[in-house]
Amino acid sequence: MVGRPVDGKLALEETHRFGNRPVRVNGTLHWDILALYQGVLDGLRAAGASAGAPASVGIDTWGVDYGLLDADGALLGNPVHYRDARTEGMDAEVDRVLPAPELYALTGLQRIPINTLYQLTAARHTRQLAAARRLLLTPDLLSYWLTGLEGTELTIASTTQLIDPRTGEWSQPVAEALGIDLSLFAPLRRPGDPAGELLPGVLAETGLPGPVPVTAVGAHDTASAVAGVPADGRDFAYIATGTWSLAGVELDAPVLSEDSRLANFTNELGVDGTVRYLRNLMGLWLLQECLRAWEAAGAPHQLGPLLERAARSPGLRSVVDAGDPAFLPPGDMPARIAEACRRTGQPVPRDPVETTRCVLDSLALAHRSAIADARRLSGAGVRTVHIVGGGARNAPLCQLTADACGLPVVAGPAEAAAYGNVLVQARTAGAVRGDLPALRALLRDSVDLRRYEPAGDPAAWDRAAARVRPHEEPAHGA
Ligand code: LFR
Repeated sequence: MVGRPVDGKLALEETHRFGNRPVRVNGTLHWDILALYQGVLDGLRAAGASAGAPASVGIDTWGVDYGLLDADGALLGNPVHYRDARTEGMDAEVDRVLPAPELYALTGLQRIPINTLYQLTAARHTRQLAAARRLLLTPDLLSYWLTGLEGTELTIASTTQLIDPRTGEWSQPVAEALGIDLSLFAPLRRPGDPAGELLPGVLAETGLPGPVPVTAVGAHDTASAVAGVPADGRDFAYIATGTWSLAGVELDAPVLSEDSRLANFTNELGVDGTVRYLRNLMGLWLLQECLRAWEAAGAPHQLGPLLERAARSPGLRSVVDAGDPAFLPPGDMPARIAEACRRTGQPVPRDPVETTRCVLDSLALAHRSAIADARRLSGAGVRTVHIVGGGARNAPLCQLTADACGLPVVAGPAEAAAYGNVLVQARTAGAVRGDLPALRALLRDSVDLRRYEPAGDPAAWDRAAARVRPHEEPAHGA
């Protein structure tokens, strides 16, 4: 994505897009990291061809995953995907040395099996980890290949469960208790910090004339997406929707209370010292996996028509718990949804339209409880819900979320992460000025937004909420 100032606004252009296909090798699910890096190089080449040499480059990716480097800086094996089964049971291992209440008080992170801490616990006896001299989280690994410089960007570091959100520094007590060597991590840097320049080899490969500076951004995609929420004022909640739904509020300080732990809220770090207080929900992954399953069964469906028909079909017939880690691994999603409906004594969806309706209602319901809990636990005021990310294009989901929350929803931009990423770079490069509210004001002037007013019967959502497992207990086997 290329961002450019045009008539005092920020224009964003998509110059290249590439797939991200995980690969299962000998039973382990991996990221195809070299294919992703090749996609980055192709993207830089396309960006240069369209807009000339960029004033800055910044990278954000999903959280928690990492590559290990040996003493020569070579990658030790393909990074493992957070949806791989290796983290099963690791929460219990961690509990044994660091009880969940203590771990939460130190890190404020949601108990969810994907966290880097659980991945490192799963890997603790491997020779690969023993041979490693450096651990680079995904955006930092890509950045290292582009610049030759190692760093750990703070927002992505905050997804490891090894950062103390009060100080923004590594948590020594957690690392010590779990035997994790913090010298594996490169020094921390913050969104907006300079992060080197594209290497001569990268310039040659991409045809860009140097020098091209690289800037640390909110390297966690959700941090960039929250920076890219076009909110006016502070009384808002956000839902960053895509593969995941990340639903919560922006705070100045973490909430580390026992109630917050029991409600399974996370305190990840955001741009400009903010805290992203949110709950991870399974998001549109539920639907993506259904579409994959139907296609594999020889009965493919197009998303558009399916959503239209689902929007017209009867609502709140059955709902599932969109926070349930049972939906985390890849596999037959329609069957898992049917099983969850059966288990909770609700009608089992009979066809793809009913299954899609069940997913939409379930997500709206999960958005509703996440935002209600975020308000209750943090005291934040919420007058508007912003939906950003791919789900902002999903009109039925936006309307149902407005209905379920009983609040107006403002949808867009779908590319919030790219906007948040580019705004932070633009500020470092001196092209824009100001704090987060000022960056958001510029964003509001630059994008088209769609507003959904709440409708329907709020009590129907209360009754539906009672049918799924309530979120009071930590979702992952506590
Ligand atoms: C969204 C996201 C979430 C994170 C999950 C796994 O893309 O980054 O914030 O919890 O992916 O990394």
